[in-house]
Amino acid sequence: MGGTRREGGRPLTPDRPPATDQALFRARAHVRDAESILVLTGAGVSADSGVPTFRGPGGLWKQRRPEELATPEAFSRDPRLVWEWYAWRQERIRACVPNAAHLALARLAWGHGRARIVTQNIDGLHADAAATLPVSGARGNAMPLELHGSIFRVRCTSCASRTARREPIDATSVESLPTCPSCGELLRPDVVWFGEPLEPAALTEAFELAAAADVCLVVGTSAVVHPAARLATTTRAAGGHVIEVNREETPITSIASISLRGSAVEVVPGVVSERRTANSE
Ligand code: BJW
Ligand code: ZN
Repeated sequence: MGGTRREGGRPLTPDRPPATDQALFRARAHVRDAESILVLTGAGVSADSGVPTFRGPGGLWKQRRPEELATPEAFSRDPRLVWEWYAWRQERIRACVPNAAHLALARLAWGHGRARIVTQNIDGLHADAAATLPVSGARGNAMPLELHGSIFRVRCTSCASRTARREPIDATSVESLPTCPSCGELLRPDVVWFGEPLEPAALTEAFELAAAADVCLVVGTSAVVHPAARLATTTRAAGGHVIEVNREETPITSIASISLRGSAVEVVPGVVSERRTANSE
């Protein structure tokens, strides 16, 4: 009646690993055995590095939701305000470094010829993690596909000019905002806002990877923003496993073979780190 099952007087249940450990072992086995892995990440993977998420605590900036700021309409209405938000975020991100989850994922993609990281994040921390790997390996494979652009690039609102830019932005007045060296028009962050199309080549590659993946490992995304959220559904529909790492339930939880609750730094290294890699053999 709810008591511990016994055999020969020895309690059985205390010897069994807790459900979370079993789930971790299963997840690790899926990753170890997979021929092809797509890692989809969101803001939660960088939360442990100190980058604020969008929809959790600290996601509001000056009482505004991301949906109010991350749109072309918001930028047309008040470019200074939108630039002020990005300048504030740039400053925070500049002080952040890749965490144990970024590093473990970079090593997975470096060592595993067919693992790729597809990120919704614009913070560049996956690329920073890839830069810590030995140059001799397939470091290029550890470079992420950045679906929503980069906070450290700008592009012109008028011509095709697009450049890297790490220097601080002065958003104290409209006059101080950065302008295009080619045509003089206003520059904007090179990111994808709501209602804007994602870069077609990156999107096509991401969906091809998702359809071919044995495992889609989804880390730290609320999975409410499309089309990125459909990558996991694509893997599932093609017969692959979805493994989710998140502090909370998300719309992906219902299609996941395994859901691991916890922070990315606590969980991800244990899921991906123990595989023997092509580059380490
Ligand atoms: C932890 C943790 C820890 C915390 N460890 N976990 C289908 C259905 C409905 C709507 C649409 C649809 N298709 C398209 C749309 C419209 C729209 C959309 O998705 N809207 C929904 C919100 C309703 N999508 C678009 O508009 C997209 N464009 C498009 O579809 O274009 C079509 C088109 C074609 C042709 C011509 C024209 C148009 C574009 C979407 C762009 C999103 N952009 C942003 C801003 C990027 C720049 C910037 O950063 O400023 O991207 S919005 C924001 O959300 C950002 C993020 O990348 C994205 C996702 O957020 P993410 O990463 O999931 O973060 P959070 O905060 O939401 O979640 C964090 C998670 O981590 C939580 O779950 C926590 O629990 C967890 N967590 N700490 C592990 N330590
Ligand atoms: Zn220009």
